[in-house]
Amino acid sequence: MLSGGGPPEPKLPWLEGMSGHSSSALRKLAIVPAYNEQGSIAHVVSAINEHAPDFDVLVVDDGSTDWTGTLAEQAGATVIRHPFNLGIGGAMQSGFKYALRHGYDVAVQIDGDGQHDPSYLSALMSELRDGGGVDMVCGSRFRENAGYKVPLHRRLGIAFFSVILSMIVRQRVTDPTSGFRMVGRHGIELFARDYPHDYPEVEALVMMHAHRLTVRELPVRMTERKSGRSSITNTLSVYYMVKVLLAVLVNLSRKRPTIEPGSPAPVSAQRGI
Ligand SMILES: Nc1nc2c(ncn2[C@@H]2O[C@H](COP(=O)(O)OP(=O)(O)OP(=O)(O)O)[C@@H](O)[C@H]2O)c(=O)[nH]1
Ligand SMILES: [Mg+2]
Repeated sequence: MLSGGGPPEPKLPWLEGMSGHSSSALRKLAIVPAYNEQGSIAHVVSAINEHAPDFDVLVVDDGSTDWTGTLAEQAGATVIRHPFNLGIGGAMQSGFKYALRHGYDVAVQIDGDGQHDPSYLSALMSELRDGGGVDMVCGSRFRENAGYKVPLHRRLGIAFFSVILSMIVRQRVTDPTSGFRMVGRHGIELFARDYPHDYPEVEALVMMHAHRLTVRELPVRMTERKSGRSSITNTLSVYYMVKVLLAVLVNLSRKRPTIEPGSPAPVSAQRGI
């Protein structure tokens, strides 16, 4: 059958979809992974509602043994409860699955410990919508002042992965472990199907690259945890570096999907990236 009579295929169908809508017409979801965050979760939900009322709030209670889920519900969030702890990657994948199933156009991760300031959501949104085909916008603590003192062992790990990742994706990555990230529909589709489990942030960036999806950083300030405990202790940060490095190397040696920019389906049917 001859083609040519109809309108030309848009080069970036997802972006065309975005720019055709005003930001308010897009359906936006804030995914809040939370594990035993009863000290901060209500504040986080209220702050999102206050600073970004156009975002629906989904708290993924990752098998907490405290009042996290109940307090999130009381603060007005929709809550998914894992029957047991799956880890941050599992919590985020549940959020992306929810976003896909409910037809959201945009999803952003906001940590339940209060480190991510929701007043940045409109800036992240503008970058995603007006950035010329950007699929993910990452809030970076290191483009400008971090806003709090990042412990030395953590800084070294971040610097290490910045160098490795910048080489792999062939663009400068300053904050590869930032969880403060916003994705559009392509990112939602990809991560609903496959999201790294343990310490997922670095691997998720490699996945974006392998699927020809574009990532941009935006400077943000973050704050210290409001309460509760960090998952990354000194010993764990060494484990983190070894584990993530191995995972990245294994991923690189896998067969790549053949997805070109503008392809309507960014998600490969193959396993891995
Ligand atoms: N620790 C931990 N956090 C989880 C888990 N599942 C979901 N989360 C949430 O994931 C978010 C990020 O976890 P954090 O432990 O704060 O990791 P981080 O932000 O990289 O580390 P800090 O900068 O030290 O806070 C928090 O909102 C957690 O509540 C889990 O199994 N363990
Ligand atoms: Mg945190």
